[in-house]
Amino acid sequence: MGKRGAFIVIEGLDKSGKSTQAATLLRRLQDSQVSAKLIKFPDRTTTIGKMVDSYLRSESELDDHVIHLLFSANRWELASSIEESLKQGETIICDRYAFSGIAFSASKIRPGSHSYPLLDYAWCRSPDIGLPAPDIAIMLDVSQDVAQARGGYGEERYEKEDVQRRVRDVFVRIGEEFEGSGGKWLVVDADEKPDEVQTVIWDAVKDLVKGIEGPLEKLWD
Ligand code: NYM
Ligand code: MG
Repeated sequence: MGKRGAFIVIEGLDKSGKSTQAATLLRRLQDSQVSAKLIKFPDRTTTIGKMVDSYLRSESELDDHVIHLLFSANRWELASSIEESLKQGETIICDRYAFSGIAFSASKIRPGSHSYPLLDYAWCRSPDIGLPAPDIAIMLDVSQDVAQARGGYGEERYEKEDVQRRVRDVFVRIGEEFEGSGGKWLVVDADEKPDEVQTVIWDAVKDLVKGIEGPLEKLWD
Protein backbone atom coordinates (compact mmCIF):
# COMPACT_ATOMS: atom_id res chain seq x y z
CA MET A 1 0.00 0.00 0.00
CA GLY A 2 1.30 3.43 -0.93
CA LYS A 3 1.11 6.39 1.36
CA ARG A 4 -2.04 8.46 1.56
CA GLY A 5 -2.23 12.17 0.84
CA ALA A 6 -2.11 14.80 3.57
CA PHE A 7 -5.23 16.66 4.64
CA ILE A 8 -4.28 20.28 5.33
CA VAL A 9 -6.89 22.72 6.63
CA ILE A 10 -6.38 26.47 6.59
CA GLU A 11 -8.58 28.46 8.96
CA GLY A 12 -8.92 32.03 10.07
CA LEU A 13 -11.06 35.13 10.22
CA ASP A 14 -12.29 36.89 7.13
CA LYS A 15 -9.46 38.89 5.49
CA SER A 16 -6.79 36.72 7.13
CA GLY A 17 -5.31 35.76 3.75
CA LYS A 18 -6.50 32.14 3.72
CA SER A 19 -7.41 31.96 0.06
CA THR A 20 -4.14 33.62 -1.05
CA GLN A 21 -2.06 31.30 1.13
CA ALA A 22 -3.99 28.22 0.03
CA ALA A 23 -3.50 29.10 -3.66
CA THR A 24 0.23 29.78 -3.15
CA LEU A 25 0.65 26.48 -1.33
CA LEU A 26 -1.14 24.61 -4.11
CA ARG A 27 1.20 26.12 -6.72
CA ARG A 28 4.23 25.21 -4.68
CA LEU A 29 3.04 21.61 -4.28
CA GLN A 30 2.33 21.30 -7.99
CA ASP A 31 5.76 22.74 -8.79
CA SER A 32 7.24 20.07 -6.50
CA GLN A 33 5.33 17.34 -8.40
CA VAL A 34 3.10 16.61 -5.39
CA SER A 35 -0.38 15.51 -6.44
CA ALA A 36 -2.63 18.06 -4.73
CA LYS A 37 -5.92 19.86 -4.98
CA LEU A 38 -7.59 22.81 -3.32
CA ILE A 39 -11.13 22.68 -1.97
CA LYS A 40 -13.07 25.23 0.02
CA PHE A 41 -15.99 25.37 2.42
CA PRO A 42 -18.65 26.45 2.10
CA ASP A 43 -18.73 24.78 -1.31
CA ARG A 44 -21.34 27.09 -2.80
CA THR A 45 -21.86 24.99 -5.96
CA THR A 46 -23.98 22.19 -4.46
CA THR A 47 -27.72 22.42 -3.73
CA ILE A 48 -26.99 22.85 -0.02
CA GLY A 49 -24.13 25.23 -0.84
CA LYS A 50 -26.54 27.45 -2.78
CA MET A 51 -28.77 27.75 0.30
CA VAL A 52 -25.70 28.67 2.37
CA ASP A 53 -24.61 31.22 -0.24
CA SER A 54 -28.03 32.87 -0.28
CA TYR A 55 -27.99 33.09 3.54
CA LEU A 56 -24.49 34.62 3.60
CA ARG A 57 -25.56 37.25 1.07
CA SER A 58 -28.64 37.98 3.23
CA GLU A 59 -30.88 37.00 0.35
CA SER A 60 -32.60 34.56 2.71
CA GLU A 61 -33.18 34.18 6.44
CA LEU A 62 -32.75 30.86 8.18
CA ASP A 63 -33.00 29.76 11.79
CA ASP A 64 -29.48 29.73 13.34
CA HIS A 65 -29.71 25.98 14.01
CA VAL A 66 -30.69 25.32 10.42
CA ILE A 67 -27.83 27.27 8.85
CA HIS A 68 -25.36 25.61 11.22
CA LEU A 69 -26.55 22.17 10.14
CA LEU A 70 -26.47 23.16 6.46
CA PHE A 71 -22.80 24.22 6.75
CA SER A 72 -22.07 20.82 8.31
CA ALA A 73 -24.15 18.94 5.72
CA ASN A 74 -22.17 20.76 3.04
CA ARG A 75 -19.02 19.14 4.47
CA TRP A 76 -20.64 15.71 4.77
CA GLU A 77 -21.66 15.73 1.12
CA LEU A 78 -17.96 16.04 0.21
CA ALA A 79 -16.62 13.71 2.94
CA SER A 80 -16.41 10.51 0.94
CA SER A 81 -14.72 12.23 -2.01
CA ILE A 82 -12.15 13.75 0.38
CA GLU A 83 -11.44 10.28 1.79
CA GLU A 84 -11.16 8.80 -1.68
CA SER A 85 -8.70 11.45 -2.91
CA LEU A 86 -6.51 11.08 0.18
CA LYS A 87 -6.53 7.30 -0.20
CA GLN A 88 -5.34 7.70 -3.78
CA GLY A 89 -2.38 9.70 -2.56
CA GLU A 90 -3.66 13.16 -3.38
CA THR A 91 -2.94 15.92 -0.86
CA ILE A 92 -5.87 18.19 -0.07
CA ILE A 93 -5.63 21.82 0.93
CA CYS A 94 -8.93 22.88 2.44
CA ASP A 95 -9.85 26.56 2.77
CA ARG A 96 -12.06 26.55 5.94
CA TYR A 97 -13.55 23.44 7.53
CA ALA A 98 -15.46 22.34 10.61
CA PHE A 99 -13.51 24.75 12.84
CA SER A 100 -15.10 27.70 11.05
CA GLY A 101 -18.41 25.91 11.50
CA ILE A 102 -18.09 25.96 15.29
CA ALA A 103 -16.40 29.35 15.53
CA PHE A 104 -18.97 31.34 13.55
CA SER A 105 -22.03 29.61 15.06
CA ALA A 106 -20.91 29.33 18.69
CA SER A 107 -19.92 33.01 18.70
CA LYS A 108 -23.51 34.11 18.03
CA ILE A 109 -25.13 35.80 21.01
CA ARG A 110 -28.77 36.08 22.06
CA PRO A 111 -30.48 39.26 20.91
CA GLY A 112 -30.32 41.88 23.63
CA SER A 113 -27.51 40.12 25.48
CA HIS A 114 -23.81 41.03 25.56
CA SER A 115 -22.32 37.57 25.73
CA TYR A 116 -24.99 34.93 26.34
CA PRO A 117 -24.52 32.27 23.63
CA LEU A 118 -27.35 31.61 21.22
CA LEU A 119 -26.12 28.11 20.38
CA ASP A 120 -24.40 25.73 22.75
CA TYR A 121 -20.72 25.06 21.93
CA ALA A 122 -21.01 21.27 22.26
CA TRP A 123 -24.16 21.30 20.13
CA CYS A 124 -22.27 23.24 17.44
CA ARG A 125 -19.46 20.70 17.47
CA SER A 126 -21.58 17.57 17.28
CA PRO A 127 -22.76 17.43 13.64
CA ASP A 128 -19.14 17.38 12.42
CA ILE A 129 -18.07 14.47 14.65
CA GLY A 130 -16.71 11.72 12.43
CA LEU A 131 -15.74 13.81 9.41
CA PRO A 132 -12.25 13.16 8.00
CA ALA A 133 -9.84 14.81 10.46
CA PRO A 134 -7.12 17.08 9.08
CA ASP A 135 -3.47 16.12 9.62
CA ILE A 136 -2.86 19.77 10.45
CA ALA A 137 -5.06 22.81 10.91
CA ILE A 138 -3.32 26.11 10.27
CA MET A 139 -4.97 29.13 11.86
CA LEU A 140 -4.08 32.43 10.20
CA ASP A 141 -4.34 34.90 13.04
CA VAL A 142 -4.93 38.41 11.76
CA SER A 143 -5.40 41.54 13.87
CA GLN A 144 -8.46 43.74 13.33
CA ASP A 145 -6.25 46.63 12.20
CA VAL A 146 -4.56 44.64 9.47
CA ALA A 147 -7.82 42.99 8.36
CA GLN A 148 -9.42 46.44 8.01
CA ALA A 149 -6.41 47.81 6.14
CA ARG A 150 -6.76 44.99 3.61
CA GLY A 151 -9.80 46.71 2.19
CA GLY A 152 -12.16 46.08 5.06
CA TYR A 153 -14.83 43.46 5.14
CA GLY A 154 -17.22 42.80 2.30
CA GLU A 155 -20.95 42.82 2.27
CA GLU A 156 -21.52 39.34 3.67
CA ARG A 157 -23.07 38.35 6.94
CA TYR A 158 -20.53 38.02 9.81
CA GLU A 159 -18.09 40.49 8.22
CA LYS A 160 -18.23 42.93 11.12
CA GLU A 161 -15.64 43.80 13.73
CA ASP A 162 -17.58 42.69 16.83
CA VAL A 163 -18.50 39.38 15.21
CA GLN A 164 -14.91 38.72 14.12
CA ARG A 165 -13.62 39.43 17.62
CA ARG A 166 -15.97 36.87 19.15
CA VAL A 167 -15.19 34.35 16.41
CA ARG A 168 -11.48 34.67 17.16
CA ASP A 169 -12.11 33.87 20.84
CA VAL A 170 -13.93 30.68 19.90
CA PHE A 171 -11.12 29.71 17.49
CA VAL A 172 -8.69 29.86 20.44
CA ARG A 173 -10.86 27.44 22.42
CA ILE A 174 -11.26 25.12 19.42
CA GLY A 175 -7.50 25.05 18.89
CA GLU A 176 -6.88 24.04 22.48
CA GLU A 177 -9.43 21.25 22.24
CA PHE A 178 -8.14 20.02 18.91
CA GLU A 179 -4.62 19.85 20.30
CA GLY A 180 -5.95 18.18 23.44
CA SER A 181 -7.48 15.46 21.28
CA GLY A 182 -4.13 14.83 19.58
CA GLY A 183 -4.61 17.12 16.58
CA LYS A 184 -1.98 19.44 15.16
CA TRP A 185 -3.07 23.12 15.39
CA LEU A 186 -0.66 25.79 14.23
CA VAL A 187 -1.33 29.48 14.81
CA VAL A 188 0.46 31.68 12.29
CA ASP A 189 0.79 35.45 12.61
CA ALA A 190 -1.09 36.55 9.51
CA ASP A 191 -0.17 40.22 9.99
CA GLU A 192 3.19 39.35 8.44
CA LYS A 193 3.90 39.71 4.72
CA PRO A 194 2.37 36.96 2.52
CA ASP A 195 5.82 35.52 1.68
CA GLU A 196 6.70 35.21 5.34
CA VAL A 197 3.38 33.58 6.18
CA GLN A 198 3.92 31.10 3.34
CA THR A 199 7.39 30.23 4.64
CA VAL A 200 5.94 29.30 8.03
CA ILE A 201 3.17 27.25 6.39
CA TRP A 202 5.60 25.44 4.10
CA ASP A 203 7.83 24.57 7.02
CA ALA A 204 4.86 23.03 8.84
CA VAL A 205 3.61 20.93 5.89
CA LYS A 206 6.74 19.98 3.97
CA ASP A 207 7.10 16.58 5.62
CA LEU A 208 3.37 15.79 5.62
CA VAL A 209 3.10 16.31 1.87
CA LYS A 210 5.63 13.52 1.24
CA GLY A 211 2.71 11.22 2.09
CA ILE A 212 1.36 9.74 5.30
CA GLU A 213 1.58 6.12 6.46
CA GLY A 214 -1.01 6.23 9.22
CA PRO A 215 -4.78 5.98 8.81
CA LEU A 216 -7.01 8.97 8.30
CA GLU A 217 -8.48 9.90 11.70
CA LYS A 218 -12.04 10.96 12.40
CA LEU A 219 -12.73 14.45 13.69
CA TRP A 220 -13.57 14.84 17.41
CA ASP A 221 -13.70 11.05 17.77
N1 NYM B 1 -18.71 29.99 7.70
C1 NYM B 1 -17.96 29.12 7.00
C2 NYM B 1 -19.58 29.57 8.69
O1 NYM B 1 -20.27 30.36 9.32
N2 NYM B 1 -19.67 28.22 8.96
C3 NYM B 1 -18.93 27.30 8.28
O2 NYM B 1 -19.05 26.09 8.55
C4 NYM B 1 -18.03 27.76 7.25
C5 NYM B 1 -17.23 26.78 6.47
O3 NYM B 1 -19.00 31.56 6.00
N3 NYM B 1 -17.63 34.45 7.00
C6 NYM B 1 -18.67 31.42 7.36
C7 NYM B 1 -17.32 32.07 7.47
C8 NYM B 1 -17.32 33.16 6.42
C9 NYM B 1 -18.42 32.75 5.46
O4 NYM B 1 -16.72 31.95 3.97
C10 NYM B 1 -17.97 32.49 4.04
P1 NYM B 1 -15.70 32.44 2.82
O5 NYM B 1 -14.42 31.69 3.11
O6 NYM B 1 -15.56 33.94 2.97
O7 NYM B 1 -16.32 32.04 1.51
MG1 MG C 1 -15.33 35.84 3.43
